[in-house]
Amino acid sequence: MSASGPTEDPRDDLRVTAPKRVAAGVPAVAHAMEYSLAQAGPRRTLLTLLSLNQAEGIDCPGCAWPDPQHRHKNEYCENGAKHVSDEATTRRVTREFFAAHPVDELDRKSDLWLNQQGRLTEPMVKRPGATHYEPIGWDEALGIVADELTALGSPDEAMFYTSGRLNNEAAFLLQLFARAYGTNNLPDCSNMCHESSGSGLGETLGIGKGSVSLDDIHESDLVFVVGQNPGTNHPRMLSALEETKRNGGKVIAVNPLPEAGLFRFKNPQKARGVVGRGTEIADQFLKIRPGGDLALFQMLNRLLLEAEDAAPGTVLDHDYIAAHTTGFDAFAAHARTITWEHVLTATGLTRAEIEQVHAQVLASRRIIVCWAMGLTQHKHGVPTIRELVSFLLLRGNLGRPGAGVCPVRGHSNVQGDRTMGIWERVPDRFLDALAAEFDFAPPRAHGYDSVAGVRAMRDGRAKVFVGVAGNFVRAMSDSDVTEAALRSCSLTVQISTKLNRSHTVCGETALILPTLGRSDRDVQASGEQFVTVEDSMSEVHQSRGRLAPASPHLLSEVAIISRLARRTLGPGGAIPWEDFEADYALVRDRIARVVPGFEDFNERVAVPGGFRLPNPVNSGVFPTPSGKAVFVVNQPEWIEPPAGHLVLQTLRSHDQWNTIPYAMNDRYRGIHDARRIVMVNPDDLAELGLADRDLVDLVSVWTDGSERRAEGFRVVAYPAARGSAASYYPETNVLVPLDSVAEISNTPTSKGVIVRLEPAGGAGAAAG
Ligand SMILES: Nc1nc2c(c(=O)[nH]1)N[C@H]1C(S)=C(S)[C@@H](COP(=O)(O)OP(=O)(O)OC[C@H]3O[C@@H](n4cnc5c(=O)[nH]c(N)nc54)[C@H](O)[C@@H]3O)O[C@H]1N2
Ligand SMILES: Nc1nc2c(c(=O)[nH]1)N[C@H]1C(S)=C(S)[C@@H](COP(=O)(O)OP(=O)(O)OC[C@H]3O[C@@H](n4cnc5c(=O)[nH]c(N)nc54)[C@H](O)[C@@H]3O)O[C@H]1N2
Ligand code: SF4
Ligand SMILES: [Mo]
Repeated sequence: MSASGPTEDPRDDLRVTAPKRVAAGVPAVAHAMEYSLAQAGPRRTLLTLLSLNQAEGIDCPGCAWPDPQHRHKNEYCENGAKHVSDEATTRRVTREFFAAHPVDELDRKSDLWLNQQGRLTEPMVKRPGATHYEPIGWDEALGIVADELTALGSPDEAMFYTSGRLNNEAAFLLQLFARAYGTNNLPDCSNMCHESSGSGLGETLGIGKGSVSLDDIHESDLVFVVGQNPGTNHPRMLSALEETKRNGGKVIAVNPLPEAGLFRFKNPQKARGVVGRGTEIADQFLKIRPGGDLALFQMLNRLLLEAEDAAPGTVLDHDYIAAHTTGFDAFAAHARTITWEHVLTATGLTRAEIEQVHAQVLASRRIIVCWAMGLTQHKHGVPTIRELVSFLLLRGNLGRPGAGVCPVRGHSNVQGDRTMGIWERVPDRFLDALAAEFDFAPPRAHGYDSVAGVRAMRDGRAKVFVGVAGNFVRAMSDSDVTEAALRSCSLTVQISTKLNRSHTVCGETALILPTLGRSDRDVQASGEQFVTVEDSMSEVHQSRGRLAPASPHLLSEVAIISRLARRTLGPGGAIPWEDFEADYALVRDRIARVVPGFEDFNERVAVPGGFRLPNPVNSGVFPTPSGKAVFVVNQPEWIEPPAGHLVLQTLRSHDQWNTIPYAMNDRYRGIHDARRIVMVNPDDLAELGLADRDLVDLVSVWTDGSERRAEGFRVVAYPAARGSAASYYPETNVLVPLDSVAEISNTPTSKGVIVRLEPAGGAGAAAG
């Protein structure tokens, strides 16, 4: 049996309807309600939805898009509602459930089935050689982890993975614990997500965060939406873009797929969205080849330089460039060498299309570039981001209203977790502050990121894996290698709300530690607690759960981490773990002293809506070594598949949340009741001798000549860019080699996998 993922995928009943051009509107509300009521029932649905994204309510765990200052009564979208209801579900996974299902049976179940079983209710252990998980008390469970950690030859044989679901308080304590224990091995989902943004922005601007606010989006003359599917993944971004349009701004979308929300949006919060035709979003849509964005921005930059030549003093912002940047001359000399021939091949666009964009750029004073995984998960993701920064710098589009960089984050607190020190390469100044505050010597050597962590487990250099708030085995690339790596551990620990495949891929001993979710009320010794998060635009605010916890045996993440730290590090010591567990305000007091920008944290976060962390770029301060923004020369790079091959991107359906499908549909793309599908342009299909609905295997070819295979995918003729293919993650993670990573950021290249499509069970199948 192949190790690559569950073997009992739900039945393939593929039905295809026309892709949608309009996002949201009344159907979105109906779909959200249907899912919420089925999961959580009317009472819990009402309690969660009414408080979702309200100033004193639950921060939506759906994505990191910020909340507007003036909130509606219904300040959430279809997918946010589905996401919080999935957590608020009334279904429960009990000890009887684990007694009835051996681990190897659970291991064959689909991701969808595992999630549908409901909330975890008590700690469970799979002991060495056992076939089942069995109940275990909290004390004994944490004792097992502490004993394993203290018995390791070196703290660097342990790693602590997190996703951006973790709140600030728990994140701060987790990194503090890991470092007090002795390791910087803090891989996180960022490594697979926006790491390229952090790398590219850090190098050019000195800070790896976005610079814009919601008001900037509203006021911009031109917003680029590049490599992003907001209709599904950041739905309320469409309300912001609607505002841009109503204020006379333009939107240009760049994507290999004609995604629904990019064209038209019916705002379900507004009467005009319910009865009208909705708002047109993109004024221009560029159906780009995967990986062509670097070439696109390089040509836009060349055109700006040439426009300046033609009308000196009218195009570039010379004052800005002189005052705030370095590297312009070398950059400009290189930009002039970019050729149309290269750019048209790399992008698949026409010269007229690119010249039309250029004209719009010239007509726009204030420009914002937004992006997500379509840029970051490519081999040359970091150069692409550096190039779009240069594009903005040329006309001084940073640090003034309506202009700037906007990497649109995924997990609701992924940005906050980094701010709190969840980073395997955290700067020394952070470690210095930690050392001073808690009187210990944190380790200085960089830790493992996600890819390095898998290599370390695979090679026997890491033996204990602790995962908090994610599903590492399904999120990571090269599923077979990742699974074998985890199975080789002496201990795997998952701190989770719901069952997922990381619980069925076990080390010699495996623990499931169930925890409160965002929507659950959190009461500790000092009373009811709230937690804090930071969104994609650096707004820090409270989140307060409302529901009765899914089980009386759940502990909060803060409590689990504090107790584990106490058990592992022993009593005494300068870190008051017990106090932290009793009163999260005491954690925030320490954050205020360690993390810049969090001064008077408790007072400032008590204000409804919280506060915004300053981005120095907006005051003309660039924390780079030179103190200036940097123009970087990027060599042209693009993806050129060999004949007969396509560039496969692995993405999200409308009805999934990261590794967890909520349903078998992808509503906006018109795909129903199937996930093992691959979308390909009909002209490519004709060239490959394939037809719509053919059953194929996806075979990825890697530079060392090795191949990886994902079997049994149904072809769907789809208006995708020529030469590209698209299929869902995590089913296709098996195709991405562990060593296939982005330069500098080490992010798996989930959007640039070279594949061929072989008739399923055909001649090639035996060779695999
Ligand atoms: N409902 C829902 N919301 C989510 C999530 C979810 O799973 N479900 N996940 C959250 C997380 S963690 C994240 S990181 C974000 C992800 O948000 P997105 O980045 O929007 O997510 P993907 O589904 O990976 O979609 C990538 C988009 O980039 C396009 N693309 C692919 N390759 C290229 C390319 O080379 N160039 C260009 N220009 N475009 C390209 C794809 O066609 C697709 O539209 O969403 C967050 N929000
Ligand atoms: N091929 C491919 N691979 C990818 C991507 C891609 O586009 N293509 N995208 C990458 C990206 S952008 C990301 S962010 C990663 C996502 O990777 P992860 O963040 O690791 O995965 P999730 O699916 O978000 O994790 C879901 C699990 O989190 C747990 N959980 C949910 N809420 C809570 C909570 O409040 N507390 C705790 N303790 N647990 C909770 C539940 O048990 C649930 O099963 O995947 C990456 N992998
Ligand atoms: S846009 Fe994101 S944060 Fe806002 S309600 Fe939707 S899923 Fe939640
Ligand atoms: Mo992400």
